[in-house]
Amino acid sequence: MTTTTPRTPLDTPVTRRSFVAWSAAAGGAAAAVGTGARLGLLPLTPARAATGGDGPRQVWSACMVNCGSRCPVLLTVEDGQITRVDSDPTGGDDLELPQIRACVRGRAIRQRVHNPDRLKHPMRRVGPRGSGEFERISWDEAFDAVAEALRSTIDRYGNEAVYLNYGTGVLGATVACSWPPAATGVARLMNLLGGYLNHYSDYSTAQITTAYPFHYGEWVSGNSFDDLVNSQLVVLFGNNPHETRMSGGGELFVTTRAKQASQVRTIVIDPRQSETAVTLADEWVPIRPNTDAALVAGLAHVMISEDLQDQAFLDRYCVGFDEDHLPDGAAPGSSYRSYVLGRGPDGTPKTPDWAAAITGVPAGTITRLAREIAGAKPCSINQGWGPQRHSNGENSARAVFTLAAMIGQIGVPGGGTGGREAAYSMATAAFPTLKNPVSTEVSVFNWTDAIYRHDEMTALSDGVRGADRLTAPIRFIWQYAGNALVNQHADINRTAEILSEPDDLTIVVIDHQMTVSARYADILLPDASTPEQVDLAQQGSAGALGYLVLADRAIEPMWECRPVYDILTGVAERMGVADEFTEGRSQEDWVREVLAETRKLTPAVPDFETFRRQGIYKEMSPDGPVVPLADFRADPEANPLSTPSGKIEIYSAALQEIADTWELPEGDRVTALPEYVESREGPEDPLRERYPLQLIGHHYKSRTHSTYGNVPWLQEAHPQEMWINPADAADRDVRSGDTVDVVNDRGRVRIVARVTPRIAPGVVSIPQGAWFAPDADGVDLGGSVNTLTSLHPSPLAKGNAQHTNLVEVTRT
Ligand SMILES: Nc1nc2c(c(=O)[nH]1)N[C@H]1C(S)=C(S)[C@@H](COP(=O)(O)OP(=O)(O)OC[C@H]3O[C@@H](n4cnc5c(=O)[nH]c(N)nc54)[C@H](O)[C@@H]3O)O[C@H]1N2
Ligand SMILES: Nc1nc2c(c(=O)[nH]1)N[C@H]1C(S)=C(S)[C@@H](COP(=O)(O)OP(=O)(O)OC[C@H]3O[C@@H](n4cnc5c(=O)[nH]c(N)nc54)[C@H](O)[C@@H]3O)O[C@H]1N2
Ligand code: SF4
Ligand SMILES: [Mo]
Repeated sequence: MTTTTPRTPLDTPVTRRSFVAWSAAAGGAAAAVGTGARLGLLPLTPARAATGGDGPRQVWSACMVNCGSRCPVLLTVEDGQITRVDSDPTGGDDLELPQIRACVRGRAIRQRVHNPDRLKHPMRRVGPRGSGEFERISWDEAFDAVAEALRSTIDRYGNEAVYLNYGTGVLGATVACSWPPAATGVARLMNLLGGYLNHYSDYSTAQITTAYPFHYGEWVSGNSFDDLVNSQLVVLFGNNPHETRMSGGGELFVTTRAKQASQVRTIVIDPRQSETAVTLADEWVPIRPNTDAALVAGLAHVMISEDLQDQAFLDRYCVGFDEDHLPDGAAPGSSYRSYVLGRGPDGTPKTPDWAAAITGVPAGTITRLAREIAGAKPCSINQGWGPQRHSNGENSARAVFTLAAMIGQIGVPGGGTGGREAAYSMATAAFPTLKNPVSTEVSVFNWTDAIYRHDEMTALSDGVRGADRLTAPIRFIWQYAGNALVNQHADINRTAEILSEPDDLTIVVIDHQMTVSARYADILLPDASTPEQVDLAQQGSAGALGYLVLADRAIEPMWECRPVYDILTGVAERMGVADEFTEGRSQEDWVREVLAETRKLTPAVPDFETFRRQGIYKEMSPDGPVVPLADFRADPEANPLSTPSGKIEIYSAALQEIADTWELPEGDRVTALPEYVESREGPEDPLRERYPLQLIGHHYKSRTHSTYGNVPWLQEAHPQEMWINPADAADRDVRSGDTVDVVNDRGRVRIVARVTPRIAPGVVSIPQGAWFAPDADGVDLGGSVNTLTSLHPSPLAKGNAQHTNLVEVTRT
């Protein structure tokens, strides 16, 4: 019935399995209660008993947002209200089956569930789209309205006109899972009705996801972080686990423990002195955004000039590093070595001075780093996803992979592939969602184009996949547990305009808060939050730890809210497919079913009733740290990669063919080598005369994207502020705490400035995810960075280059 799937781009494919049950190690369910009792917790009870008014009880639930973790939370419930949130009390304080402690956000989940912004009733738009004017309707009216719009859209345009927009608000759930589209209940319903237009890749990793197959054949993570104890040196390009993997069981914890154990020297390359650069690193190397490929070329120049590269590794495992290892048909001078030494078409040697001028990293530092990186064995080269969320992010990602190849530390303990860290992943089953009869896909990012210019969108012009071109415009949007309709998408003002245009567009938003995207709904359906329903929380990224959480129903759905499964069942009834949709099962029945399937794959997972009391199941990877490509390293002939050559392709003939055949907009370039490409709104763009500062938008501990953005405790603890370097602030007479306007041709954000040497000169950062809140003049007082970002996609992935923006800052 169910299948095992790699659940998210945050999780690595299932590589190993183990059956070390937390319950076995800790003494079973009784130990959970026992541990809790020692900590002064209340006795755990199955959730249904907790819904009455008979005194406080504790129920396991989970925080299922998209931060890379899925922390269990123990909710104290009194009189149908959550009155207290406790973190995971089970397990220890070391890497063996540790506690999975919730971060500041999960601990504030009560303020998200009991929030004044909660949607209470189904609603229908009455004012202009986006005005936020709605009338209350009944569930019957809501189901009729959705069914009617679905029918008329499909009749008129076909199923390709129905789009499931990105939404990761409940990424960690199973039945209520919100992404990828194919894993959702919405997909299950649409697949019974003829299918839907799908999207490929994601806002997290569009550029690197698209780059991977050309370079490695498929997604290949780096070594898991518990392996850092085996490294001599760790180099993190724009990876910030101490802010983006904050769970007590997650990578913050794993890296901290590894560092304590080995004191491994750690270098962070980032435009900002990130939390990781502060708490984990020995050295912070500030770099201009979007220039990592230039830094790598400069490092390569030093290595090649001093013969420091691992030539034996490059010769055996790679194609395209030098002229002797180019594929047939490649032009002379097209190897990476030629590019670096200035013997390629551009004739420019990529010396440390050349790289320094582009990256802002001093030439002396580049020379020193090159020697240090080449000399440390083993050395782990790793990148987060900030460097690739850029207008030439595909090349930045591949450049970092290439650096890993040059030092030959791929597939060995202590080394790394240049990708983001792997994590152990146990085998689990998924909610079955049936097959989509429509094969056409657009990129996750250019769906807005498909609303107003679908007839121009082809495989070669816009990266349409599964078909040569789009045959219908998007006319029905399901936005379930996502804010990517507006707030998390780019160029909010233009996006709002696109959404306002077609009269026959229907937008159905299923959320539980009145978010920015919810304001743009035609039909707004109030979902139950996670503690209001039962589900299985899938594991997050946590080194060698795998885990599952049985998130029980702690409180009854509030007001008229209904769990998404019940909402979709209501629509299915109107569309005549209720029996097929439910197969006679309730949500709890499905959870039991998926759990039974999971137990076939991982037998140590407890049965439903035990799990309900126990809350968490944990196991450790039986083989220790995950070391991707170890097989390839051991025997590349027997275990070739799935690239055309079977090797790591530093020069990709497939990319050269794309460069020759795709219709790219002016200024966009796809290259066979991971070259540095001067790109739109990069440091060399003449637009800098008007907008001299590079703007990025880091992921922030105050929120997970926009989720938790309306929680008062978090707003107070981690306020929304724009980072600016003292030199840039002085030029503009700006002091910390001043209100400034951040401006470009796309919009204006009014925000408090934080003047800090923790950001490179010439760069500002507005933490992404704050809620867009325009005043009467259209000035965004909410501080949403997407007021300023661009809809122009990256060349190869057609992905979101949301960290590539030029702006000016003025004091108000
Ligand atoms: N400028 C800029 N923009 C970015 C990024 C960036 O770095 N810079 N990052 C991008 C990335 S990596 C991502 S993943 C996307 C994330 O974009 P989204 O996937 O849109 O993530 P969120 O903003 O967290 O929105 C999740 C929504 O789900 C809702 N939700 C939470 N729980 C539930 C539930 O139980 N039921 C329902 N129905 N709804 C629920 C929340 O209220 C919220 O509206 O943003 C992207 N946008
Ligand atoms: N607290 C919190 N945690 C989260 C999220 C959240 O919103 N809040 N979102 C989650 C999600 S869905 C995702 S996809 C991940 C995102 O994880 P990432 O994409 O890795 O996070 P970012 O903050 O975008 O970027 C990481 C670092 O890269 C830096 N950076 C930006 N541009 C460049 C560049 O050109 N070069 C270099 N070298 N560095 C650069 C940033 O300053 C930042 O410190 O985080 C997840 N975790
Ligand atoms: S936001 Fe992430 S790290 Fe924080 S509690 Fe939720 S799942 Fe855990
Ligand atoms: Mo993401």
